[in-house]
Amino acid sequence: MTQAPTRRPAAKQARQPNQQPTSAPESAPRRHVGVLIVGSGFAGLGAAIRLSQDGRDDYLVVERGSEVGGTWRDNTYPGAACDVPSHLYSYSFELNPRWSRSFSPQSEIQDYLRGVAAKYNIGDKHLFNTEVTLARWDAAANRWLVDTTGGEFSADVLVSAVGALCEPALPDIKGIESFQGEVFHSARWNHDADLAGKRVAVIGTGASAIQIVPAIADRVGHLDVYQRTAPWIMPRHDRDYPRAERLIYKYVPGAQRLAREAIYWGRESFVLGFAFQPKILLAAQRMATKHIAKQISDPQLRARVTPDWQIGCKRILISNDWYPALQKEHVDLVTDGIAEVRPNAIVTRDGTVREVDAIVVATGFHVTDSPTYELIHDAGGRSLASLWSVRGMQAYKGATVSGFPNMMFVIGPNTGLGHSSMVYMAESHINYVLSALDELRRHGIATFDVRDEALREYNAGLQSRMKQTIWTKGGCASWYLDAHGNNTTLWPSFTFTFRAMTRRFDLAAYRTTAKADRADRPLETVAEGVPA
Ligand code: N01
Repeated sequence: MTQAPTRRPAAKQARQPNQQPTSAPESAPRRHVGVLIVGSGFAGLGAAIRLSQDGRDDYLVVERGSEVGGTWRDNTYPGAACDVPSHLYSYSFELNPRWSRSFSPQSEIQDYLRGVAAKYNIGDKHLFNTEVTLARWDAAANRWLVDTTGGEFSADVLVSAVGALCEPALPDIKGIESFQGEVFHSARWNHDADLAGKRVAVIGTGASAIQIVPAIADRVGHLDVYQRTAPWIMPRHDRDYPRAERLIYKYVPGAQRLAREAIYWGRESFVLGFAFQPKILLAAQRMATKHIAKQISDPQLRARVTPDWQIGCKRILISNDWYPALQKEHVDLVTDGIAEVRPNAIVTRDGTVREVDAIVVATGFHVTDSPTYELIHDAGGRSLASLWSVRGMQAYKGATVSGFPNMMFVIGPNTGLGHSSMVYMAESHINYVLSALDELRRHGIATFDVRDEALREYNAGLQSRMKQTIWTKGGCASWYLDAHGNNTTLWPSFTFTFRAMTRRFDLAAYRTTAKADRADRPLETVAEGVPA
């Protein structure tokens, strides 16, 4: 049976205990909140906690899934684990001394997020199983009107925390819809599908596939791995944290923070190669080449798994069991492109027909063309998707877009990383959101809209820096680049510069209007941030 892998109707998600009802009566009036957060992954959950800590209770989180966790809730595929050490891949305000190993498995990260949500007691601030269907700016009322599957809302400020890796991308392969066996995306793993003894195909060799293949190889009858582009893979230096070490993290003041700092600065040093001097990465490429040589003896297979682009151009993957899995007797690496899918087989361009019972599509996500951007409309009804289809994804400091007042992203365009923790970037953006809310309150501001010239200048600087990065110069095609060839996804510098840049909301970059009760004040005075 074919399973639709892209979007799940929110209403079909299982309800968790203590969750709020998800559908409002047809006639229910629009509920107003100060801040509406969309999404409760690391970014949205973190924003919610910080708002609560700040004493701002006038907010609500709408989340299409049945619980917190975002991508860590959705990616339950076998072998799913983080490739950034958990001491760093966690909130700065909630270190976890109980991590079992350096690169935590998905279930442990999801448990951590559940635990954090419970500890900060913000469950009643969430509406789960609630999917946004439209968000439009009402210029007359100075607020966002947000329609969801769980009722209609209005908000002074809209915070989009949906993340970049939330909408699975399906491969556009002829005939795939006619396949009669199980077919599902890595991020929508069908746990009811029994793969034991079956002939299985995995399409893709990215970060997800290289975790899935070794995890299922011994379970299936036969495995075909379809590689379009070989990835660079480094050894995975993973280890268990013994009990004694965990006790040190728990009881010795500063020990875990020190470990976190060491990981942070070690990772930050990669930026020199990624963003400033790509030649530095050649040393890493030599290590990855040695990794291939050490794990594969067959020269032909070595050649087929060796990328023809420079390391770092796409995400550097880490695995100790990927190459061994490819060499198992019943596993075939297929590098001839896929021509079509038939009801029971995959046919490659050389005409070979390989029969399969199930297909796993590990083909990544809609990042630069996320359907979520179609749901956000400016006052004139123009969607963010339509604006960005012309000029590419752009947001001032990754957070705000001209023409979409009072809306902020937490980890928006050009905030992604290839080397370190996205939680750090999310926390930086949360600082920016909180600082913005402070400024609005302090100056009696009703609306803020980033000045077009500020956004243009910011983006021009960013794209100019992008020219010298490995992502531009490394000779690969990747999801980092949009249809215009611009890198609109990654942050091209150190993360501490991003942290510094987002520490304070820079009112001068915004056009603002005053609240009605402050309307006697000249707007530009407000805009320049002169204290009242
Ligand atoms: O997706 P990907 P992913 N026919 O886009 C191939 C994060 N992540 O889910 O390289 C055949 O990287 C495509 O081929 P090519 C992390 O940020 C983190 O694996 O485009 N093949 C590629 O091999 C990561 O970057 C962790 O030529 C097709 C693969 O599918 C991001 O998620 C773990 C195809 C897609 O790779 C996405 O990773 C997992 C087609 N039509 C993921 N279309 C951590 O550990 C695409 N491909 C934190």
